[in-house]
Amino acid sequence: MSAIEQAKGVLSWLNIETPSWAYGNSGTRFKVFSQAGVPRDPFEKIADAAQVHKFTGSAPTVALHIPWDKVADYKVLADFAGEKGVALGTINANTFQDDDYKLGSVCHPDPAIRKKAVAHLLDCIEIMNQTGVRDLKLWFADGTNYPGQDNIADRQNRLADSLQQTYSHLAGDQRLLLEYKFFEPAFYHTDVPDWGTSFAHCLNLGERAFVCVDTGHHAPGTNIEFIVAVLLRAKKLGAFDFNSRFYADDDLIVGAADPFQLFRIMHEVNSNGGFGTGSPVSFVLDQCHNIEGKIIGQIRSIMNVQEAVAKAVLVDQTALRAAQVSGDVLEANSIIMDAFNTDVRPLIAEWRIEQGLNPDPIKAFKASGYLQQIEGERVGGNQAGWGA
Ligand code: LRH
Ligand code: MN
Repeated sequence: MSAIEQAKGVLSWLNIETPSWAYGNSGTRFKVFSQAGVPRDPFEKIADAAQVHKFTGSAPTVALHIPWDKVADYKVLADFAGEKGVALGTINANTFQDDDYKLGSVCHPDPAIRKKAVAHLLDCIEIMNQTGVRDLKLWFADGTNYPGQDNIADRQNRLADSLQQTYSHLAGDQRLLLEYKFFEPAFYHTDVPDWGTSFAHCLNLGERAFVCVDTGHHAPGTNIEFIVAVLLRAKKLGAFDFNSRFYADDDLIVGAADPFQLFRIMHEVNSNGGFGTGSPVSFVLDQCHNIEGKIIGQIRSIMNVQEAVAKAVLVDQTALRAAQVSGDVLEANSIIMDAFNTDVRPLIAEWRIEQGLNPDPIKAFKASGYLQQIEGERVGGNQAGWGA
């Protein structure tokens, strides 16, 4: 099979889940800007996500965040998604927006607060039971702001116990994804700050527990693709939360800040069996479109991931391996750079046409009139947001 056919094969396999919260209003502590036509409820968020799938062919599932996407009947929401041509995806728990969680949730000194937090995680598993969703994603804001505020080891014990209680309720093909983040909102220590801490807890839990790598959650200068290679080798990489950043957890469009880093990450995914049937890795966007169009922002994000993936699959692995084994440093690097510097946009446009899609998804979406339609229809009501 030629490299181009291989790339098209991976593009056809690739599903990039979009996050419901990317379609709502978002911002910073300074300002959350509203936009005309923003969804008012999870149904309208899913309708917008379905547009991204309609024009890219690569976004068939939508991640939910509870309680931001709380509905009376999740089966009804799942059926609605089906009518729109998509499906419900990863269930994201939220133990970071309740006054009770000021000093933490699953790591809180007070067992009653920990009990409340675990109860929420079990409620999320119940939603998975009702909808057939496989993945529960856990990101904890838990941490401290001042040295001495709490005992770090005690908090790890509380975390391990809370995770074990949650893990014991998983069934069927259900998985638990533990996401790490080196700081914010905690500014002294975070209880799950890095891949090593998440990895250790996942190993301790068992085969249903995997690490989630959010590309915006590392200290500047971190070699994220190294982490990806190590976790894939250990068969413990369960998911990505894709976005990009110039400084902190900016949650910008993936590949916007550093397309070369995204390519290097995808090269490690490709080199370690992360693409194709049987891969345990789910690809999810976790972004906020604070000032730009949200649906077009998601379409652009899918296109950036497709470009990085296609370039990675074009790496001449045989020549690369030969150069690596023979210690030909510059030859090995040039093979990587050749792939990165390949303009894959014509290849992807051709693949879209072969899929019955418009080669330019953004132009096609703009021409569809959907934006004008929702701006006209969605008047009144409360626009969705983080509710922070
Ligand atoms: C935390 C995070 C996490 C989500 C939230 C929306 O920064 O990356 O994945 O719960 O963003
Ligand atoms: Mn994330």
